[in-house]
Amino acid sequence: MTRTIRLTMAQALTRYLAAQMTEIDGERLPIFGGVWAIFGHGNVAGLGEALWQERARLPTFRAHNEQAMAHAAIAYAKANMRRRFMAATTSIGPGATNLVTAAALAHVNRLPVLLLPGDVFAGRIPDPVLQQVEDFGDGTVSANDCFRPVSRYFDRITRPEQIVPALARAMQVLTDPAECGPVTLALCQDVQAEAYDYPESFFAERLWTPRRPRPDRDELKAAAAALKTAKKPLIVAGGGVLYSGASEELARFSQATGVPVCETQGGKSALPDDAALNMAAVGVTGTEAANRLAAEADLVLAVGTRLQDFTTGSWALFGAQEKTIVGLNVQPFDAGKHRALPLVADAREGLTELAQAIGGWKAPESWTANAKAGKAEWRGQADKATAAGNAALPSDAQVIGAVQRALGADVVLLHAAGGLPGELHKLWRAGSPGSYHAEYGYSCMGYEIAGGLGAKMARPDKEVVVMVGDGSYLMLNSEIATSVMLGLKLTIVLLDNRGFGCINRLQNATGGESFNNLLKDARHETLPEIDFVRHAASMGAIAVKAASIAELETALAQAKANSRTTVVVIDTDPLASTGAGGAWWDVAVPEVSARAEVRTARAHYDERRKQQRIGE
Ligand SMILES: Cc1ncc(C[n+]2csc(CCOP(=O)(O)OP(=O)(O)O)c2C)c(N)n1
Ligand SMILES: [Mg+2]
Repeated sequence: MTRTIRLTMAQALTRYLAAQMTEIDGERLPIFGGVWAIFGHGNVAGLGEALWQERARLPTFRAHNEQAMAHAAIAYAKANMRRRFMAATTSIGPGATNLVTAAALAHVNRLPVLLLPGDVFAGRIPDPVLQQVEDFGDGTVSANDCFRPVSRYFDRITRPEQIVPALARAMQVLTDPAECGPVTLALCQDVQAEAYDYPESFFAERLWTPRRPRPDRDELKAAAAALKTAKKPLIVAGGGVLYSGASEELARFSQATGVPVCETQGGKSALPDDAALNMAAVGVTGTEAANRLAAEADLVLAVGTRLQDFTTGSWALFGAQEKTIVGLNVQPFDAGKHRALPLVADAREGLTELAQAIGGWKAPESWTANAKAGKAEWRGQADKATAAGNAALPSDAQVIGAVQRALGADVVLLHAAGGLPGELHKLWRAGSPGSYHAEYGYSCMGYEIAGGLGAKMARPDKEVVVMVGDGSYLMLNSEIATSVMLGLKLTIVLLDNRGFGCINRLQNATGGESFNNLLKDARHETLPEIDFVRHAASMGAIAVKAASIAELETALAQAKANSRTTVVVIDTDPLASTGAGGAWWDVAVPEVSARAEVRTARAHYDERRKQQRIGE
């Protein structure tokens, strides 16, 4: 007879989560770092009681905003290279739908997170329960159906025994390198509290180790043959290199073959910035060194990248008429993009076997030398952009220079939206793998501070430095209070250019009048003068304003010694950005307009679009 234990569905769920383990550097650890929770009637009695019971093995953390707590969970998974993750639970209705943006963020970035929104009564007797969305034509619809398109696995738990297969499926998705993404289990309120006789074996400890698929023999042969004929090969390193822990293999491959490497936002820090053949950022926010090679490359070995438009310059950057893309990716969907030769495999295994398959092949020396010269030249340009100047308001690039000088490369530098991602991708000199944490798949304003919190939970040994614009800060800053409460110190550098600077610049570049982006250009009675220092201090942070780049460096040196979250605010120039480097980005300009500037921009746009590779 199966031995059983009588538990509520919520108690069984938390007990199961606590028993899932991982092993990192020989240490056995719970795979769930904890559960973020904001309670309401949809989860407090059921899941809340169960989390309390399980609190020793599965810690619960309270946040201020559901989206933010999911950001923290997602950043935790990213900073753990997807080897550990967290869950997030909410009530029904607004608490649940507040998670939807974060679900989409995890979906785009291929990051594991377990979302546990409460749901309406499966029994439906009290309908409509507070916050229930009523569909006139479909009795099975609830607000949680919003999660379907942004979940890798979605389930609604309407009977307590359903969690047995649902949690098995959830774990499979969360731990699968190819499928990995958000899992949503919508937990009906009444079912959370319902008891069932669960098999005891369901709660046995289970160890999850990363799966590393090796390349198919024929795909490997084809990829090696293509590489061996290349005259101008280039590696594009994406986030998959980091998640696979393939940095060493990548460095070895590049050194042995002389093939230069460039990095996407997700892949930056795969190699240290000072590696001789690391051309660093590629694409719209790329370095000139990388983009020059991309324009000519006859073979692109794309490793662990989604090849999003910022990487391919909206598919106008890789300009060689005759070229082959080899898509080394654990996910076939990505491996075959742009008619690539697919090489479906884990990045580490794939690089190792590809290196063996090409024997002692090397890229032509002139190509490698050309890459090195380009890098040296770019370094000069970058140093110029990041050096302190004497303008009244510093540029983002100058702030980046100061942060780097004060804090070095051995930090976790985190950012997501605004002008900063472009500047940091080009200019930040990354150190060890994982030292550069960019959420640029969804580029979600408001990820930064909450994400910093999650990254700090994952890497408590590191200084976590969050760089954020005033717009993103105002959108979602409340987890500063949580970071103070939990004793998780962040260093937050807030660049106040009084508005949505990068979108204003984009508006101007597409022929638009400055309108509705910078505060001064938005409809107003009174121009807001937001005191970010007092705002951050009110949440318990140490907060200071730096009046210059020199003051910023001093403040950051001081922040290093602080044990509490520190916010350093600096006023910046909304109009300045680094001209050097970069590639075209397809942003559709109006075909007709009363504005001459728009018509000019459209003509320019039509020209640039001719360089887009269609059907490749
Ligand atoms: C949630 C969300 N809303 C809107 C956008 C579009 N967007 C991208 S950057 C940006 C402005 C960001 O302002 P700020 O953080 O001050 O950075 P700045 O552009 O001034 O450098 C906007 C509105 C976005 N990426 N995310
Ligand atoms: Mg701004």
